[in-house]
Amino acid sequence: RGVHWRHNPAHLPIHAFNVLIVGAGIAGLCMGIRLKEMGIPFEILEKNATVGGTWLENQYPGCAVDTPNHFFSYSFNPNNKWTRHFSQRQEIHRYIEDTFDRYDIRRHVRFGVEVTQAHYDEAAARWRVTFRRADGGEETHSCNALVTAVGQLNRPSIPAIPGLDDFRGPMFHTARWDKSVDLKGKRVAMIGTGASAVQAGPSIAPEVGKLIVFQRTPHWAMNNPNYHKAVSPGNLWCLEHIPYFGKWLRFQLFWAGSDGFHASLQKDPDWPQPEVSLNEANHKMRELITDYVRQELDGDEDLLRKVIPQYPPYGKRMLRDNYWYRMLKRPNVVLETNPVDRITDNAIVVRDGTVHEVDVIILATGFQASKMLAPMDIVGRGGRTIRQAWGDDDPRAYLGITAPGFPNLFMIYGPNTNLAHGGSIIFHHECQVRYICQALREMIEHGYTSLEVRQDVHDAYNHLVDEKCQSMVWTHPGVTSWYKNKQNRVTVTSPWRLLDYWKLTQHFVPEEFRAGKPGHAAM
Ligand code: N01
Repeated sequence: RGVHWRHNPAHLPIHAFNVLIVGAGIAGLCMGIRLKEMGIPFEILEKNATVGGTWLENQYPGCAVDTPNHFFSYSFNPNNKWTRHFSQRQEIHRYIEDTFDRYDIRRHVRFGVEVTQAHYDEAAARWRVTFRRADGGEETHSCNALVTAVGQLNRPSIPAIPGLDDFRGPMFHTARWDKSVDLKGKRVAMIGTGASAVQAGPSIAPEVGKLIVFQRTPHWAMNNPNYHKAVSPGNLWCLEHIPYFGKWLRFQLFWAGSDGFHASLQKDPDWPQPEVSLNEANHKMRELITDYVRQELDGDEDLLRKVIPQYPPYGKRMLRDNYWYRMLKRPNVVLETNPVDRITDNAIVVRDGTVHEVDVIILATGFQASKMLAPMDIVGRGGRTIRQAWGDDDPRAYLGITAPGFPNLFMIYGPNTNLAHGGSIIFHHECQVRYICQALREMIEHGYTSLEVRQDVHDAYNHLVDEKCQSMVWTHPGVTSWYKNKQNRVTVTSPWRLLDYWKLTQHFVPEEFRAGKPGHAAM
C-alpha cells in the first residue's frame, strides 16, 4: 500500500522538492512508482543502458530465482501468468520491464550514468550528486533527498589466488558471463559452489568436455518439488479466474518465509550436538537433506561425505538443488575438494600437487556484499564519508535504511536487510519504500529541510540486531559466508521475521529523527 498525504498536497510545495534515486533495478523501480503516485518529482540514475539491475547483469546459463515467483514480485503488480514457480532470469527481467512500462517510469530514468560521488551540502540541506556519463564527461545534480537502490550483490569478488593473472585462456565471473566463449567440448574449471555455481554448473555440464568443480566448503542445498515445474494449467486458471486465489497463494508463501524456517535458525543453548545442528527442527533439516542427497548420489557415500557440510543447515545461504548432485555423478564432471593452491598459464594446481589443465576458468566466487554503496564516494555532514563511518566493510543503519551523519539519505536493501531464511527481498523493498515515503511526507508537510536519525536510536537498534544475530545460525563458529564482514559481524542479513520487519518499518516515528527547518540547523 502506498503512502497518502495527510493534508491537501496542492497546498504543499512539492514541486520545489526533488528526489534522486540511484539504480533502475527492482528497488529503484518500486521507489519511482511510489514517488510518482505521491506527485514528488524524481529522477532515476542508472549506470547500465537499460533497466533490471541484478536481473540484467547476471546472464549466466541457468540463472533463475530461488524464491517462488508469486511472492518474488510486487504486491501491487501481481503476475498471474508466471510460467514457472521459480522463473528463469529472462521471465523476471521481462516482468521488470513490463512494470516499468505499465507505471510509465522509464521516462524518469537517465541511462548510462554512473554515480561517483554524493556530497551533502549542509547550508543548502541538499545532496550534490556527481555522475559520469558514457562519453566520460561529468555532471552534478542536486536533490533534497537521495535514495540508493544499488543492491548488495553486484561487485564481483575476485579471489586473490596466486597466479590468477597468468592464466592465458578465457576467465570470467558468473555475473560477467562472457557469451562469446564457446564452452562446447572444453575443459572448464568452476571455482565456487554457491547459488550461482549451483545454477550455472548443471546448465553447462552437458555441453562441456570436462567440468572440474573446485569446492572450498560444501553448501546445503534443499529439494523443492516445484523448483523445476511449470505452473499447472489448473493453477493458472485459478489465478486468472478465482478472486483472491493469488493473494492467498502469496500469503502462504509470505507465511512460510516469515515463520516457516525461522525456528530452525535459532541456537538452543541446551542442544546436545551444537557442532552439527542447532535445535530439533534444524537437526531434522540436516537429516532430511542428507537423505535426499544420498538418493541423488545413488548412495555414493564417498561423494556424500564431501558434499554434506559439517556446519548446521542455514549456516550459509540455503540453496535449491538444481540437479547439482546428479551433475556430480556425470562421467565428465570432477569434484575437487583439495584447496586451490595456484593458477598457472593453463592449469589450476591444488594443495596436494594435482594439476588440472583447463581451457576456461569460471569464477563463481560471489560478491563483496559488505562493502555497501561502494564504489560511490558518499560524503555526509561535516565532510565525513560513509567509509569513515562504516570502515571498509562494517555498514550499519537504522532499520537498514538511514544512518546518522547522512541526513536525507535513504537506502533500500541497506545493512542487515538481506533475507536468508525464505521470503522475498521485494517484500523488504516495499517495506523500505513505504517507510522512506513517510519520511519524505514528513519533510514536505512540515517544511523540514532535513531529517537525520538520532545516534542513540540508531545505536540501540544495531545493538539489538547484533544481539539477535548472535543467537542465530550465521554466527555459528567456523562458518564463513558473505553475510559477515572480516570481523565476523553479520552486516548483510536481517535477523527479523518478515512480519517483524514489516512492523518495524510500518510507521515512521518523527521523534526518532532530528529535523532541520529553513534557516536553522537540525533540531
Ligand atoms: O556467491 P557465494 P554466489 N577459492 O558467495 C567460493 C544470490 N544469488 O554468487 O563457501 C575457492 O554464495 C566460496 O567458497 P566458501 C544469493 O543471495 C541468488 O554463488 O567461501 N573458492 C563459495 O562456494 C546468493 O547467496 C540466486 O568456502 C572460493 C563461492 O565461491 C548470493 O547471490 C542465484 C574462493 C561463492 O559463493 C551469492 O551467490 C545466484 C577462493 N578463493 C546468486 N572465494 C538466486 O537463485 C570464494 N570461493 C536468486
